[in-house]
Amino acid sequence: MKKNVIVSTILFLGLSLLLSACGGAPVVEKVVTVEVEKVVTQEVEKEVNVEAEVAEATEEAASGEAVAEATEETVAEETTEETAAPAAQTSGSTLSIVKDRGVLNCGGNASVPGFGFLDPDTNEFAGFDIDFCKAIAAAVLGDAEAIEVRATSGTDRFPVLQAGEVDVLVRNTTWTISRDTSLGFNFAPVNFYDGQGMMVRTDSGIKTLADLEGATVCVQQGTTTEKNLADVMRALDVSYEPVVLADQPATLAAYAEGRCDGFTTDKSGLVSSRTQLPDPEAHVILEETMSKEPLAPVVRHGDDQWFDIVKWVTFGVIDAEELGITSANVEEMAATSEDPVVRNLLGVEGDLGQGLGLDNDFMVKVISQVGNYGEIYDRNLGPDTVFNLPRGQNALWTEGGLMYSPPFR
Ligand SMILES: N[C@@H](CCC(=O)N[C@@H](CS)C(=O)NCC(=O)O)C(=O)O
Repeated sequence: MKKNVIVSTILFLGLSLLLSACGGAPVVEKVVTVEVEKVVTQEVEKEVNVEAEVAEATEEAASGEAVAEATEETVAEETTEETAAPAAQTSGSTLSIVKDRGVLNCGGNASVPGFGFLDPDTNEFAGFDIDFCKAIAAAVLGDAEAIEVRATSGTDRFPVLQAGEVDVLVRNTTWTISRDTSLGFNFAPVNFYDGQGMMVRTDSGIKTLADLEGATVCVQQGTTTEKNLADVMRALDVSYEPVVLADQPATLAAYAEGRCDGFTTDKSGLVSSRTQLPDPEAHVILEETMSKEPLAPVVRHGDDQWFDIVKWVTFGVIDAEELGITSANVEEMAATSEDPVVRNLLGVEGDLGQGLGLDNDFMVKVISQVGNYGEIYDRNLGPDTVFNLPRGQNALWTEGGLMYSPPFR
């Protein structure tokens, strides 16, 4: 399908607006940036007069109506998800851009404790996904702290990556074919295998999804969650009313206020969100898993070297766990190990780093500063954290899980 993309940016009263329209199809998507970090996507079932849309969207942005609509809207049939414009091909090497800048720009999450969270006390981002930003920064810049995290929502994460405002997106983002192709992205290996779940009040008597007949369900806009919910409930022949909200805080608040009987998102997100409720014990996550949600770091199409770097840093921390290399022993292993597999990973032998445009000991920098996959997992989600999330599918393949790295050879 031929696509024409028209992008208009208007500064109005300090608010910015971005509108993309794809011709050749009756359905176009309108992207309205109403605040720096909030984007609302609406499907419009008519051909769009771009100028009129810009004017209308500008008015909406100025009046704040777009946000109000997104946070309050109840959508019966349609779901919203991705923004339409495919990513521009990166001109020049992302690696040189990052090195010249001296900082990795990482698209992250500010609202999901354990995965990506902006700690209001320290004003620092922390979490499992943020540690992958740090791992990439350690590999490329030798400094895990050389990151600038840009908080993104379900809807603005893709435009932000497409526009080159971040070098990589590590934000509980599900690998799907449309994101991988039409949106113009490449997905690094899965760093967390997840699935969609449903949280309800413990005293509601709801034990299964089928018990949600006639119920209201809070769900976040711009996510796979929104579409899965519709598909799963249709398949179960359960009628329900979705309450679609703009971001995690709004979705959780609506559920907490009792506006919804259920709250659905990735199970990881539910485990995290549950800890933010005043009485976590009063809420239960149903056993059923509604979908596959393989979460992975994302880069733009068009820069294979950068894709390889993000890919092999992700594999590298998994391989390090399998080989028993930790932040505590990595220097010693590099100095003393005679195992050729260890020596290759740590760059003591060979020139695997050079093949990526990095130093051969790039994984020593990653492991010493951020740790292996198991350390990253335990630090953020393990038994010593409030989440105490069992490894499950995220265990190493040698332990019955799905975490598996191809050889560093
Ligand atoms: N994995 C799904 C859902 C990801 C998602 O956006 N989850 C929500 C609910 S936990 C979230 O992270 N919200 C954070 C925010 O809006 O600030 C996807 O890629 O679409």
